[in-house]
Amino acid sequence: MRTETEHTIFLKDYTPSPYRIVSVDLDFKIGESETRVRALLTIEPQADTAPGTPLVLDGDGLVLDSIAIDGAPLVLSAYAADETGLTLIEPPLRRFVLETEVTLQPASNTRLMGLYRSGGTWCTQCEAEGFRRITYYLDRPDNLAVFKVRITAPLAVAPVLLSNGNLIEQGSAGDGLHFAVWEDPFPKPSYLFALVAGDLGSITDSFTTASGRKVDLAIYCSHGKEEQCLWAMDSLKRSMAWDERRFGREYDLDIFNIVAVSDFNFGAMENKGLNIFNDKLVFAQPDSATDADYDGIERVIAHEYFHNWTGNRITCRDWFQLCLKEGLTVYRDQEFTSDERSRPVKRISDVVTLRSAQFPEDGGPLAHPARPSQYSEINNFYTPTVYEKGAEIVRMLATLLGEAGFRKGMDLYFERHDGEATTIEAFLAVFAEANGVDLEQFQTWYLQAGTPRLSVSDSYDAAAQTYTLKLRQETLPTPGQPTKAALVLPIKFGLLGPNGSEMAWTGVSGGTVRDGMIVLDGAQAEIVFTGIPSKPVPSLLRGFSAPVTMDTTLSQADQLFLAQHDSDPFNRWQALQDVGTALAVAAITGTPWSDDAVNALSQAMGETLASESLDDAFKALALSLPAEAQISRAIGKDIDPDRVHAVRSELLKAVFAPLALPMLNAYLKLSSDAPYAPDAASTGRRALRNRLLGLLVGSEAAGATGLAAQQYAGARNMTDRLAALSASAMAWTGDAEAMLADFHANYAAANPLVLDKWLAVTASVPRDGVIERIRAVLDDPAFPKTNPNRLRSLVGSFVMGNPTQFARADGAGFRFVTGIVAELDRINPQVAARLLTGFRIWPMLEQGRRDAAKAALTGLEASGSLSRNTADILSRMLAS
Ligand code: B3K
Ligand code: ZN
Repeated sequence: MRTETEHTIFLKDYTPSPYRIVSVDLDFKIGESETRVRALLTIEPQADTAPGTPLVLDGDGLVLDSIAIDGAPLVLSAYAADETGLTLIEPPLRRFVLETEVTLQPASNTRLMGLYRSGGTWCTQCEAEGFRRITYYLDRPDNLAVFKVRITAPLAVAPVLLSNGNLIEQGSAGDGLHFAVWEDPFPKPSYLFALVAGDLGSITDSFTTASGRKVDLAIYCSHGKEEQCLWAMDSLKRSMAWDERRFGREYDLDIFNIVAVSDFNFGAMENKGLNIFNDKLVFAQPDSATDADYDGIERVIAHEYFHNWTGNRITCRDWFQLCLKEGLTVYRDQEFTSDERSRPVKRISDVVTLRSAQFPEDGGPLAHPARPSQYSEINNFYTPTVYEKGAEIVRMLATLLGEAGFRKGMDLYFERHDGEATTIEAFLAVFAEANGVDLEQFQTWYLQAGTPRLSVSDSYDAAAQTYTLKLRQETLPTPGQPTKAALVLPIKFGLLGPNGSEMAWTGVSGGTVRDGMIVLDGAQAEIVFTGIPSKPVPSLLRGFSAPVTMDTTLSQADQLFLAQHDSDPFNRWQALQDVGTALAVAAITGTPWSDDAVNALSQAMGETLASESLDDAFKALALSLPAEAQISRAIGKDIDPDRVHAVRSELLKAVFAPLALPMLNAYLKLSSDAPYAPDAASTGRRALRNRLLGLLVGSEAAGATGLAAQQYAGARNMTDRLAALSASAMAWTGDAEAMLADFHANYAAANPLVLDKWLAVTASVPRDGVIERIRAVLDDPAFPKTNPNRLRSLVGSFVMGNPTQFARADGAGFRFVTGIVAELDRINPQVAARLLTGFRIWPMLEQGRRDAAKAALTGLEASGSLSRNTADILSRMLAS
């Protein structure tokens, strides 16, 4: 395998740069075919820099047009420029100004890093290392500089010119050109630089901060989409108010701009004062966006906004610290949604995401610590581990310290590190100091990969009236980490008495029990509760207080008791999931379920549906069986996805067919003529109704397919229409084919974001023939292979959401995907590498499929030159 360059960067090698860039003056001359960039960098040596120390600036594919220091052109022997950068052999040992000029071709930049064009608009993406594709620079997050940016462009094609900070000047530049000058007073790393130039529409609004400062807000988009930005604007204002209320953080500039673009490698980017968004996370209107889309927009608008304090004002010293900003900011956006909507429903959804995205990563060939100690391609580390597990670690910290203690730590973090590029160690240190605690062992959460397994067993001594919980934790080896240390696990819990109420105890020994939690910090503990009058049912890991896999010895009856009585809604949901998982796993591994066991689960589901006290959104989550991937993970090895699919489908029928009538009645009762609204109650109502439709279709209830067709045809919003389409397509009802065709013609053809939904459903159908369908879409010359949204909807949905077809026994799914990855790698390495991560399940499959996956991966390896992104994923995938 040939890669662009073989290189590994190690955390232990971190050293500050011998020079620093303190201010940046950029001049962009944007033309139709090329853009000229002139950079004036004011540079200083560090106090201890020795004379003759070269200055190495990063550059990626740049061609140097001219170079000067303090206005004097450099002789050829004074510097060296190549594909990876520019070296000044012996720069002055005093403050000086380096001037460089380069020419860029944004229109042919299909990697979508640096300056590129999306639908005619010029825009940038710099995180992690895109700024070096714009100009030569110290493109590392610990160099903070103030930026002034002048943009000149043709007025006709780019009337809107934006960059970070405040607009200080604008006007005509003659010859049909105009210019704007932006200045950002806050020193920032280069990854937060942004520029946008284009012909855009906008909506505007304002927000007055708690201290009375007025901030002008604007969202820019392609003309005609302005109305669709209102929900994003609403979400932004609520985010700004929340960060003031909850963390005492105000916005700091007078302007906050957001721009929506159609070609974007991921969700959005938190550039200072100028967030750039994938348009799917901005545009919302009821007939094209679903409730999930509204939710995603609210969440990501909040996330990027919250980065202003956690990420921008306090940034990362180096990219190993990525989860310093990402884990913390995900935690903050999760808390925002919890406060705005339903906390338990949010927690359950987040845990579902964690288990479906992060646990497989943590238990497979791509496992890495939340703070890795080495990487070869940093863009491959924007992972569920850094984001979602990173957020879980912050959540545990908040659980261990309590809300007030956590806030004290956050306040100190802002006070002490504002304006700095810092580390995980510094982050933990403020919490330790503010609370007078030792977080040495806690830090292991950041350093150690793998999901701990928590095993619990219990016993009751009636004579002594004691109840004993035995807890044991173990983390299996992960690539590069053969041995594991014990972690600090906050295990929130309660003991339920016979009538379902909480039992108190008179004494406890054998471990740390405080504030409603057990804190397990050794490999094992045996905790004895005294004064317990009868054997309790333990409710453990309430609210999923630690990101672990828990094995319990609870009987099905105890689980169902929890499902009915636990005061913790998360564990009520979890108990139903556990019962479903246990039945499916037993059946797959050779122990068919008994009628009694299934009937008991069915009855519990019926009671959940009928409950007057549970809300609709919770019921929608509870009335479900664990996903196929979740069942496979519980089995752990030699997986046959066809068998998992078949058994789960059978179990679904067995559990929900007896509930057909109550489900139908509830479905009918939930129908509503009210106009679409994205509030929590309306969303919950639709979620439950659509869940019931899915269950009715999936359990083959009489008339269910017709009901789906009826809902599809009569739907008054995209949420209901897509739910009906998806239920029909997944079960491949007699109407599915015609419905897909109708959806394509009447909804998808005119709106790329709706087309994505059609692509995703098409690629997720668990039936033979899906590969041919995807191939046909890809082979259509009109299909834009440069657009990440289209590719992720089509190929990503297949890889991540269609286990029976992706992991086909004949290997056709694997070969299909490696073929696509090889092709896309030449267009956009980040997208290609991300698709390849879907192979992470391969070591868990049964032998035949394992061999087929390995053959496809080896074939990719032999296929020729791969980008560093794809080569890195591939080599780790094959090392397992
Ligand atoms: N910080 C960006 C992600 C950048 C990804 C670079 N490969 C968005 C976010 O997490 O908020
Ligand atoms: Zn982020």
